[in-house]
Amino acid sequence: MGVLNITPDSFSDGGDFFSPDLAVERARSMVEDGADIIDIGGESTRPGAAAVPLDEELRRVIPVIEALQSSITVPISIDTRKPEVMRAAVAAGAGLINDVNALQAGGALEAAAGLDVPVCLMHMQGDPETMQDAPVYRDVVTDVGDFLEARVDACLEAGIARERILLDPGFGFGKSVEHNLQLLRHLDRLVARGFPVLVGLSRKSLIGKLLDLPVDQRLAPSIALAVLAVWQGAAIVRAHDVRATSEAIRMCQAVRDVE
Ligand code: 9MG
Repeated sequence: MGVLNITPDSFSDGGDFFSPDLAVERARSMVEDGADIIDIGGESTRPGAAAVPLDEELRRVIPVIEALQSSITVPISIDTRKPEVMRAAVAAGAGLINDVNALQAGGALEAAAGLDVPVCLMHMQGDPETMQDAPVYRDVVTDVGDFLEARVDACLEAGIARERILLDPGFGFGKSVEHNLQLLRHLDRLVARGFPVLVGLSRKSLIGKLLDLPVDQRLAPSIALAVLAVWQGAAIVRAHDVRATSEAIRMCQAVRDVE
Protein backbone atom coordinates (compact mmCIF):
# COMPACT_ATOMS: atom_id res chain seq x y z
CA MET A 1 0.00 0.00 0.00
CA GLY A 2 1.64 3.22 -1.19
CA VAL A 3 1.11 6.38 0.85
CA LEU A 4 -0.25 9.47 -0.92
CA ASN A 5 -0.62 12.28 1.59
CA ILE A 6 -2.46 15.32 0.29
CA THR A 7 -1.37 18.06 2.66
CA PRO A 8 -1.10 21.82 1.93
CA ASP A 9 2.56 21.70 0.91
CA SER A 10 2.37 18.48 -1.15
CA PHE A 11 1.96 18.47 -4.93
CA SER A 12 2.07 22.21 -5.42
CA ASP A 13 2.87 23.50 -8.91
CA GLY A 14 5.72 25.55 -7.49
CA GLY A 15 3.40 28.28 -6.25
CA ASP A 16 0.31 28.08 -4.06
CA PHE A 17 -1.73 26.01 -6.51
CA PHE A 18 -2.30 22.37 -5.60
CA SER A 19 -2.10 20.14 -8.68
CA PRO A 20 -4.09 16.85 -8.74
CA ASP A 21 -2.03 15.95 -11.84
CA LEU A 22 1.15 15.85 -9.77
CA ALA A 23 -0.55 13.65 -7.19
CA VAL A 24 -1.69 11.31 -9.98
CA GLU A 25 1.86 11.16 -11.33
CA ARG A 26 3.15 10.18 -7.88
CA ALA A 27 0.47 7.50 -7.52
CA ARG A 28 1.24 6.08 -10.96
CA SER A 29 4.91 5.88 -10.13
CA MET A 30 4.11 4.00 -6.90
CA VAL A 31 2.00 1.53 -8.91
CA GLU A 32 4.89 1.03 -11.34
CA ASP A 33 7.11 0.41 -8.32
CA GLY A 34 4.85 -2.39 -7.10
CA ALA A 35 2.03 -0.81 -5.05
CA ASP A 36 -1.16 -2.90 -5.05
CA ILE A 37 -3.20 -0.19 -3.30
CA ILE A 38 -2.84 3.60 -3.08
CA ASP A 39 -3.85 5.13 0.27
CA ILE A 40 -4.97 8.76 -0.02
CA GLY A 41 -5.24 10.96 3.05
CA GLY A 42 -6.05 14.64 3.47
CA GLU A 43 -5.66 14.87 7.24
CA SER A 44 -2.31 14.27 8.90
CA THR A 45 -2.52 11.83 11.80
CA ARG A 46 1.09 12.30 12.88
CA PRO A 47 1.67 12.82 16.61
CA GLY A 48 0.77 16.41 17.45
CA ALA A 49 -1.22 17.00 14.24
CA ALA A 50 -4.36 19.14 14.51
CA ALA A 51 -7.70 18.01 13.05
CA VAL A 52 -8.67 19.25 9.55
CA PRO A 53 -12.19 20.62 8.91
CA LEU A 54 -14.51 18.49 6.77
CA ASP A 55 -14.73 20.82 3.76
CA GLU A 56 -10.95 21.20 3.63
CA GLU A 57 -10.41 17.43 3.77
CA LEU A 58 -12.96 16.91 0.97
CA ARG A 59 -11.32 19.67 -1.09
CA ARG A 60 -7.96 17.93 -0.79
CA VAL A 61 -8.83 14.31 -1.52
CA ILE A 62 -11.88 14.15 -3.81
CA PRO A 63 -10.33 15.75 -6.95
CA VAL A 64 -7.35 13.40 -6.61
CA ILE A 65 -9.54 10.29 -6.28
CA GLU A 66 -11.60 11.41 -9.28
CA ALA A 67 -8.46 11.93 -11.34
CA LEU A 68 -6.90 8.69 -10.16
CA GLN A 69 -9.75 6.27 -10.60
CA SER A 70 -9.50 6.44 -14.40
CA SER A 71 -5.70 6.40 -14.51
CA ILE A 72 -4.62 3.58 -12.21
CA THR A 73 -5.86 0.01 -12.09
CA VAL A 74 -5.17 -0.77 -8.43
CA PRO A 75 -7.72 -0.02 -5.67
CA ILE A 76 -7.74 3.40 -4.03
CA SER A 77 -7.96 3.52 -0.26
CA ILE A 78 -9.32 6.55 1.59
CA ASP A 79 -7.55 7.34 4.85
CA THR A 80 -10.16 9.21 6.86
CA ARG A 81 -12.03 9.26 10.16
CA LYS A 82 -15.04 11.18 8.80
CA PRO A 83 -18.21 9.46 7.53
CA GLU A 84 -18.88 12.25 5.02
CA VAL A 85 -15.42 11.80 3.50
CA MET A 86 -15.91 8.02 3.38
CA ARG A 87 -19.14 8.45 1.39
CA ALA A 88 -17.77 11.08 -1.00
CA ALA A 89 -14.53 9.16 -1.55
CA VAL A 90 -16.27 5.90 -2.37
CA ALA A 91 -18.66 7.75 -4.70
CA ALA A 92 -15.57 9.20 -6.42
CA GLY A 93 -13.95 5.79 -6.85
CA ALA A 94 -12.28 4.68 -3.60
CA GLY A 95 -12.56 0.96 -2.89
CA LEU A 96 -11.28 0.68 0.70
CA ILE A 97 -11.75 2.68 3.89
CA ASN A 98 -8.67 3.07 6.09
CA ASP A 99 -9.82 4.49 9.41
CA VAL A 100 -7.20 5.11 12.10
CA ASN A 101 -10.15 5.67 14.46
CA ALA A 102 -11.68 2.22 13.78
CA LEU A 103 -15.09 3.69 12.79
CA GLN A 104 -15.68 5.23 16.22
CA ALA A 105 -16.77 8.67 14.94
CA GLY A 106 -20.51 9.32 15.04
CA GLY A 107 -22.09 7.88 11.89
CA ALA A 108 -18.90 6.16 10.67
CA LEU A 109 -20.12 2.60 11.28
CA GLU A 110 -23.36 3.31 9.44
CA ALA A 111 -21.53 5.01 6.56
CA ALA A 112 -19.13 2.09 6.14
CA ALA A 113 -21.95 -0.46 6.36
CA GLY A 114 -23.83 1.35 3.59
CA LEU A 115 -20.82 1.50 1.29
CA ASP A 116 -20.01 -2.17 0.98
CA VAL A 117 -16.24 -1.73 0.64
CA PRO A 118 -13.55 -3.29 2.84
CA VAL A 119 -12.63 -1.39 6.00
CA CYS A 120 -9.36 -1.31 7.91
CA LEU A 121 -9.90 -0.87 11.65
CA MET A 122 -6.82 0.59 13.31
CA HIS A 123 -6.05 0.83 17.03
CA MET A 124 -5.14 4.24 18.44
CA GLN A 125 -4.97 5.24 22.10
CA GLY A 126 -6.17 8.85 22.44
CA ASP A 127 -6.05 11.20 19.45
CA PRO A 128 -3.17 12.42 17.26
CA GLU A 129 -2.77 15.70 19.15
CA THR A 130 -2.00 14.08 22.50
CA MET A 131 -1.59 10.33 21.92
CA GLN A 132 2.18 10.20 22.53
CA ASP A 133 1.99 12.09 25.85
CA ALA A 134 1.90 9.06 28.18
CA PRO A 135 0.45 5.90 26.63
CA VAL A 136 -0.46 3.22 29.18
CA TYR A 137 -1.52 -0.42 28.72
CA ARG A 138 -2.06 -3.38 31.01
CA ASP A 139 -0.65 -5.71 28.32
CA VAL A 140 -0.32 -3.93 24.99
CA VAL A 141 -0.66 -7.03 22.78
CA THR A 142 -3.81 -8.27 24.53
CA ASP A 143 -5.31 -4.79 24.97
CA VAL A 144 -4.90 -3.87 21.29
CA GLY A 145 -6.24 -7.25 20.12
CA ASP A 146 -9.24 -7.02 22.46
CA PHE A 147 -10.02 -3.47 21.35
CA LEU A 148 -9.95 -4.53 17.69
CA GLU A 149 -12.18 -7.57 18.40
CA ALA A 150 -14.70 -5.26 20.08
CA ARG A 151 -14.67 -3.03 17.01
CA VAL A 152 -15.16 -6.10 14.80
CA ASP A 153 -18.26 -6.95 16.88
CA ALA A 154 -19.56 -3.39 16.42
CA CYS A 155 -18.98 -3.68 12.65
CA LEU A 156 -20.78 -7.02 12.42
CA GLU A 157 -23.70 -5.62 14.39
CA ALA A 158 -23.85 -2.64 12.01
CA GLY A 159 -24.05 -5.00 9.04
CA ILE A 160 -20.47 -4.96 7.78
CA ALA A 161 -19.55 -8.40 6.44
CA ARG A 162 -16.75 -10.23 8.26
CA GLU A 163 -14.93 -10.76 4.94
CA ARG A 164 -14.65 -7.01 4.50
CA ILE A 165 -12.74 -6.36 7.73
CA LEU A 166 -8.98 -5.82 8.10
CA LEU A 167 -7.16 -5.12 11.37
CA ASP A 168 -4.19 -2.86 12.14
CA PRO A 169 -2.40 -2.57 15.52
CA GLY A 170 -1.63 1.10 14.81
CA PHE A 171 2.13 1.32 15.26
CA GLY A 172 3.04 4.74 16.67
CA PHE A 173 -0.52 5.70 17.56
CA GLY A 174 -0.47 6.15 21.34
CA LYS A 175 2.42 3.71 21.92
CA SER A 176 5.87 3.97 23.46
CA VAL A 177 8.88 2.44 21.68
CA GLU A 178 8.55 -0.59 23.98
CA HIS A 179 4.82 -0.96 23.16
CA ASN A 180 5.59 -0.85 19.42
CA LEU A 181 8.35 -3.44 19.76
CA GLN A 182 6.10 -5.78 21.76
CA LEU A 183 3.29 -5.42 19.22
CA LEU A 184 5.60 -6.26 16.34
CA ARG A 185 7.36 -9.09 18.21
CA HIS A 186 3.96 -10.71 18.82
CA LEU A 187 2.16 -9.68 15.62
CA ASP A 188 1.44 -13.36 14.96
CA ARG A 189 -1.06 -13.20 17.85
CA LEU A 190 -3.07 -10.54 16.03
CA VAL A 191 -2.80 -12.47 12.75
CA ALA A 192 -4.14 -15.56 14.57
CA ARG A 193 -7.41 -13.73 15.23
CA GLY A 194 -8.25 -14.57 11.62
CA PHE A 195 -8.45 -11.21 9.81
CA PRO A 196 -6.02 -9.82 7.24
CA VAL A 197 -3.58 -7.58 9.11
CA LEU A 198 -2.32 -4.26 7.74
CA VAL A 199 0.78 -2.62 9.22
CA GLY A 200 2.26 0.86 8.90
CA LEU A 201 5.84 1.08 10.12
CA SER A 202 7.39 3.13 7.34
CA ARG A 203 9.54 6.03 8.64
CA LYS A 204 7.78 5.90 12.03
CA SER A 205 9.20 7.69 15.06
CA LEU A 206 10.11 4.48 16.89
CA ILE A 207 12.92 4.18 14.33
CA GLY A 208 14.00 7.75 14.96
CA LYS A 209 13.99 7.17 18.70
CA LEU A 210 15.85 3.84 18.64
CA LEU A 211 18.44 4.72 16.00
CA ASP A 212 18.51 8.50 16.27
CA LEU A 213 17.75 8.96 12.57
CA PRO A 214 15.89 11.80 10.86
CA VAL A 215 12.77 10.90 8.88
CA ASP A 216 14.55 10.94 5.49
CA GLN A 217 17.11 8.34 6.64
CA ARG A 218 14.79 5.60 7.87
CA LEU A 219 14.47 3.44 4.75
CA ALA A 220 16.59 0.43 5.79
CA PRO A 221 15.03 0.12 9.27
CA SER A 222 11.54 0.63 7.80
CA ILE A 223 12.17 -2.29 5.46
CA ALA A 224 13.50 -4.47 8.27
CA LEU A 225 10.31 -3.85 10.26
CA ALA A 226 8.09 -4.52 7.21
CA VAL A 227 9.84 -7.85 6.64
CA LEU A 228 9.40 -8.84 10.30
CA ALA A 229 5.68 -8.09 9.97
CA VAL A 230 5.24 -10.04 6.73
CA TRP A 231 7.23 -12.95 8.17
CA GLN A 232 4.60 -13.21 10.90
CA GLY A 233 1.72 -13.06 8.44
CA ALA A 234 0.89 -9.38 7.81
CA ALA A 235 -1.13 -9.15 4.59
CA ILE A 236 -0.63 -5.47 3.70
CA VAL A 237 2.27 -3.11 4.37
CA ARG A 238 1.66 0.64 4.19
CA ALA A 239 4.86 2.27 2.92
CA HIS A 240 6.29 5.47 1.46
CA ASP A 241 9.22 3.84 -0.38
CA VAL A 242 7.30 1.37 -2.48
CA ARG A 243 9.93 -0.18 -4.76
CA ALA A 244 12.45 -1.07 -2.06
CA THR A 245 9.75 -2.23 0.35
CA SER A 246 8.01 -4.33 -2.27
CA GLU A 247 11.26 -6.04 -3.35
CA ALA A 248 12.17 -6.86 0.26
CA ILE A 249 8.68 -8.24 0.96
CA ARG A 250 8.78 -10.43 -2.14
CA MET A 251 12.06 -11.97 -0.98
CA CYS A 252 10.64 -12.49 2.51
CA GLN A 253 7.55 -14.20 1.09
CA ALA A 254 9.65 -16.43 -1.16
CA VAL A 255 11.54 -17.78 1.86
CA ARG A 256 8.45 -17.94 4.08
CA ASP A 257 6.40 -19.88 1.53
CA VAL A 258 9.01 -22.37 0.26
CA GLU A 259 8.23 -26.06 0.94
C1 9MG B 1 -2.93 6.87 7.89
N1 9MG B 1 -1.96 6.06 8.60
C2 9MG B 1 -0.77 6.47 9.12
N2 9MG B 1 -0.15 5.45 9.72
C3 9MG B 1 -0.96 4.37 9.57
C4 9MG B 1 -0.89 3.04 9.97
O1 9MG B 1 0.13 2.59 10.71
N3 9MG B 1 -1.88 2.21 9.65
C5 9MG B 1 -2.97 2.66 8.95
N4 9MG B 1 -3.94 1.78 8.66
N5 9MG B 1 -3.09 3.92 8.54
C6 9MG B 1 -2.11 4.75 8.84
